[in-house]
Amino acid sequence: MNLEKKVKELAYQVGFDLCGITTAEPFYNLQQVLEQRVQTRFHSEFEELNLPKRLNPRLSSPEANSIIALGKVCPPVAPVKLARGQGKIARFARGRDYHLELREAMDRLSCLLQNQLSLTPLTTIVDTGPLIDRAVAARAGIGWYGKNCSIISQGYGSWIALGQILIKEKLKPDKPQKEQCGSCDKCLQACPTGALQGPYQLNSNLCLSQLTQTKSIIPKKYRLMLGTRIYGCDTCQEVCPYNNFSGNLVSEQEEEAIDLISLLRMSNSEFRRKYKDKAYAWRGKNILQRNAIIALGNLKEKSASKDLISLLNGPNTMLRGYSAWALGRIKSPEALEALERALKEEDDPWVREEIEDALKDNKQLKALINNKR
Ligand code: B12
Ligand code: SF4
Ligand code: SF4
Repeated sequence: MNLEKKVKELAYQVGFDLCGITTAEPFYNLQQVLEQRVQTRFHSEFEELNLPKRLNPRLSSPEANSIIALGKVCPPVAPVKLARGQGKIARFARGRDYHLELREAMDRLSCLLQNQLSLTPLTTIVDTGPLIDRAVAARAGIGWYGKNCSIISQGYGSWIALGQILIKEKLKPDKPQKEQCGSCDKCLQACPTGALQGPYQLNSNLCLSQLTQTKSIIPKKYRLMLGTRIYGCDTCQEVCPYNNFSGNLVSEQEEEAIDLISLLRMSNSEFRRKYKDKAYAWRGKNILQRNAIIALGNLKEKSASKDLISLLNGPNTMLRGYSAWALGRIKSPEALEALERALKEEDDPWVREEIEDALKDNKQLKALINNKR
């Protein structure tokens, strides 16, 4: 067995589903793509903006000569069937945090590469490193770029998390795979916000995945499009024919969904205890609670009125503002009364605006209540 094959055998042994090899040569062919993204402001607030570092692996690891690209299927892959009052977690974030899973597996693999093959692992990276994980994976041939921007692999589709180990030795690189989208454009058609503005072109600011994670104010139009998403968005992957596979991939883990009202009631310590090993915990409790408020507003969930009113009267400015919006959609008499009361007390200009908008939208209903008195 040649060295490259042995590397892959070890990768599968520690639990990776995909493994490919590429050189540590810079990705200069992407320079223009990255510059253009910054110019058009399509780039994400979560991207490393030091472009030379993104393009050249040797700026992070000067001795590197090869990159071992790795892919792991994100469990559970069974689709979530949501009950009323539940919010949706995208597949990449279900189960145990993929950052922890991949890091641990890469550490085990690094030990084996060193001890059994006398190779020299230098750095292990998953998600938060400067390199473009998808570009590494594509060049190492573990999948190809779909028009939805995701890396699609033969057999596992795009339900894969990506990582990489930079090593000192020169290994024989794999060949990239050919793109296989053909004339399909299902993902472009399905994207709810139009964030996919063309094949391989994502305006991150419009992407619902980014909106579930951002700390910026979410415009009202996009709040509606978020539906019951609490973390991430899977739409452009769910419609992809390459993800429509069956077989032995259905996880035995329970399907994962978030009970929206319980999330609103959660204390900080409860949150830490319950979600400490979840990928979606990294943004913190407030952001997930904000998303739960939006989901409850979209569901027009009357049974959440009491909890939303207590947030409207609470100390957190962000949660007060979104609760006002959600109560305005729920439109129950108690919601409107609470909004009116809150307007008299509220000092924050943004929250005031949210309350006024919520009441404005409900002018007719307000008049109806006043007439009944
Ligand atoms: C910032 C970020 C985001 C941002 C921006 C996403 C984006 N598309 O750029 C937001 C928050 C929106 C996001 C969302 C998601 N993300 Co994200 N994200 C990242 C992160 C940290 C950086 C991505 C990046 O560098 N983008 C910059 C652009 C330039 O890179 P690119 O998308 O690869 O763009 C390439 C194409 O446009 C291509 N290209 C341009 N023109 C052409 C033309 C042709 C013909 C071809 C073939 C290619 C091509 O060249 C570009 C450069 O390679 C990476 C981790 C990492 N460090 O790499 C994870 C990562 C990309 N995310 C990941 C995941 C799972 C997601 C979500 C699916 C999560 C979810 N369910 O909500 C969504 C998918 C949204 C989407 N359609 O892309 C996985 C991808 C796994 C996979 N199978 O591809 C990664 C790799 C994390 C990981 N380590 O597993 N993410
Ligand atoms: S993740 Fe959702 S919003 Fe983002 S590009 Fe895909 S379908 Fe569009
Ligand atoms: S939905 Fe169609 S166009 Fe989009 S990534 Fe999948 S195969 Fe490609």
